[in-house]
Amino acid sequence: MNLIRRSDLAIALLVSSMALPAVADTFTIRMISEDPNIEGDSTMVFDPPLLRVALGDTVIFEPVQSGHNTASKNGMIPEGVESWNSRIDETFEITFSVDGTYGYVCMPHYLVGMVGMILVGDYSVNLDDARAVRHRGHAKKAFKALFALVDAL
Ligand SMILES: [Cu+2]
Repeated sequence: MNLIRRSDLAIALLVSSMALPAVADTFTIRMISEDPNIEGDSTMVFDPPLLRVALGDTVIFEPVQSGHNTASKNGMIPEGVESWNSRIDETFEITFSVDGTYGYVCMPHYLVGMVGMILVGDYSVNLDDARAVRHRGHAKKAFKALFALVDAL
């Protein structure tokens, strides 16, 4: 009995040490027109609107309802990183290989405040630059709320 337990432990340790170096997670951000299960403002939202991930992690934008896309916002992604602009209703995937703050919008619903932010690793790199970007309509209020959440981390 003792022997079996020991070998089980040995295998468990081996597996966990092998898995450790290359762990990368995948997260999903839902693109929503309306979801009564979300607390507060549930109309035209990314869910979750603020996401913190590690370098090497992948984010999948999932169009739960139609009419949405995801596009990086000019000035709100780290320098040298390629911008993105997905097709409407497309499931879109990004793997992050550069630390920083990533602000993005839904092009059709930017003015009603459908925006979001992803923090990758040491997100402070371009946080001030991202915060300095000016916005129109309800995007202004929405980004302000997101930066308040970031400041509270
Ligand atoms: Cu939208």
